[in-house]
Amino acid sequence: MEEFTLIKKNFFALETNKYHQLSEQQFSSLKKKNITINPIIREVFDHLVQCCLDGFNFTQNPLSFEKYLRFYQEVNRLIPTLAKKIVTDDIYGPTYFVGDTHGAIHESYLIIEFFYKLIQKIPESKLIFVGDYVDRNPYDLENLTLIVAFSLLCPGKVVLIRGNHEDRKINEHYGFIDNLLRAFWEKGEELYEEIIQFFTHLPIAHISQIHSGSQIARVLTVHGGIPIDPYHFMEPLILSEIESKLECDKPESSLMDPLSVSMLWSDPDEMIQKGILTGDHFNGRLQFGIDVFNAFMSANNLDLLVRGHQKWPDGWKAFFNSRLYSLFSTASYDGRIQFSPKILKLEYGKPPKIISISEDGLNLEFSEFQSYN
Ligand SMILES: [Mn+2]
Repeated sequence: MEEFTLIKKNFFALETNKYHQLSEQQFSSLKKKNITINPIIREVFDHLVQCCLDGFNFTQNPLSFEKYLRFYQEVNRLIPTLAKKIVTDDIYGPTYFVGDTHGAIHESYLIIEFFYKLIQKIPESKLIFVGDYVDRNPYDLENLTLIVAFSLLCPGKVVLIRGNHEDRKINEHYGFIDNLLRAFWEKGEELYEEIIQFFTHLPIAHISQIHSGSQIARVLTVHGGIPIDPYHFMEPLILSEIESKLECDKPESSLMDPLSVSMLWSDPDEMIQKGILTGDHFNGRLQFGIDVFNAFMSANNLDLLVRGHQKWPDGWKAFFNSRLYSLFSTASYDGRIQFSPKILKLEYGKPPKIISISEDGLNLEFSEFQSYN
């Protein structure tokens, strides 16, 4: 058993001292500012991985407040250099999308382990998280930290965008701040200030340009929905034109512009034949139907949209003639196992593939790449 653990422990042999996986652009940006990455990122990652290997036991040997604080201070030193509101990536390998994780560190760990194995075989692979890392489950700090650490240890391969739960008001009500206070008493507030600063630097949207030869498929990832101006909803907005106007770098969505709010909060609705629906207390959240969706997609030259934000018993649902995929990637929610979590794989020229987040499901997916060396 010990030997197995040791092998598993060495599993994530990330070469973090070399940072060879940084994209050219990221590397030159860090180099210009004379920034090197502090070993705390690696230390925290290894500690959390070990807790996962010890049966997802985070209480016996928890990371200290000081470690977490230094971790997020380091993250906030690095991230602003790389921050963008909408990120566009050219991708030449299989691309995996993860829906809301909401503290489900068991699922996140399985995905990370799978993806780490995959990039040894296919370094061009990409992993994209659609936001909502915290709230609704007890180990949300651990879940967020594991994902953030992994993304920094594999820069250029893992993308995190912001969800509506990366928000101060929401975290006051749905568990994250309570969990921090329970773990660290009043020092939890100091840690939260570092974390919320990180949230404000997360991109609100990601465009995957998935290549095959001279062909490109363009896939938009947002947490909620498309940006919509409710007073001119039939005039599709162009992402490159609105990017500079987005105020998504605020600590809560009540301080953001309505377009950012609609990208974080809105939902697709198959029942709407024409236009949009807004609630009584409209503040940018709305439901959009197929005509508004199609107009936006063609105006932005997009083939597919991937989002999270809503929970589905099967972990996913397709909308609008399968041009929109809605993912949910946590099994437990508000303390109960309720869902069958899924991720989505996209590859140019192949149909979208839904994969179960379980050891069996991910091993089966990995076996597809056995023939690669
Ligand atoms: Mn959400």
